[in-house]
Order: sequence, then structure tokens, then C-alpha cells
Amino acid sequence: MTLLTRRATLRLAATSFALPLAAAMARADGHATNHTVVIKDFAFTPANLQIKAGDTVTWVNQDSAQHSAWESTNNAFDIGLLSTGQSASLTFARAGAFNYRCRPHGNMRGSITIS
Ligand SMILES: [Cu+2]
Repeated sequence: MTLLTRRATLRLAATSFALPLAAAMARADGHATNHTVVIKDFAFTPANLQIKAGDTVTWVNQDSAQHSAWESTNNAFDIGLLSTGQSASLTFARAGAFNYRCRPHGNMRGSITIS
């Protein structure tokens, strides 16, 4: 399972949290959905996303500034800084809920709820 598609270094950085999630990988039915969160004007859209276990979320930075998506409470994920036009993807294997923020811009916030 590829958790991150942005670049190899990011994929390695994701391993520490990827393994427990992978153990609970729920949907082998091929119906996983890829959701897109657009980063623009210093905001995540949609800011609050509801997905199913096994779905993938791709953040796309359409802003002029660099942004990230970082689950800061437990450091569950951090996609790293995305420059203009860059994207990063994460697959969420099991139910849960995450609040995340942009690392350099703490007022940029979003959430992902996985059922
Ligand atoms: Cu930002």
C-alpha cells in the first residue's frame, strides 16, 4: 500500500504511522475513493472531510505560499511543505478522526473523519 505518493523521502517518513494503520486496512473491495483537498487563499477546502476507511486524501497546493497538513496533537501525519502546484496523498486505513493544521500557518485548520 502506498501511503504517500509525493516523493520517496516523504514515504519513508510516513512509515512509523503507516504500519499500524495498514494492519487495519479495511477495504479490499476496490471501491476506495480518492478525495481532494484544495489549499488556496490560506485555507483547506473542504476544511472538514468525511471519508470511509481505505480512502485516500490528496492535498493540492494551489496557493503561492508553501503549506502543509500536519496532525499536531499526536503527530499522526505530516505531509510536509508543499510548494505551488505540489500535492501529497495519504490513505486512511481505519476509522478515526484527525484535526490537522498547516505547520507554518497555525490558523489554517482542517479535519478528517473516517468511518
Ligand atoms: Cu499554510
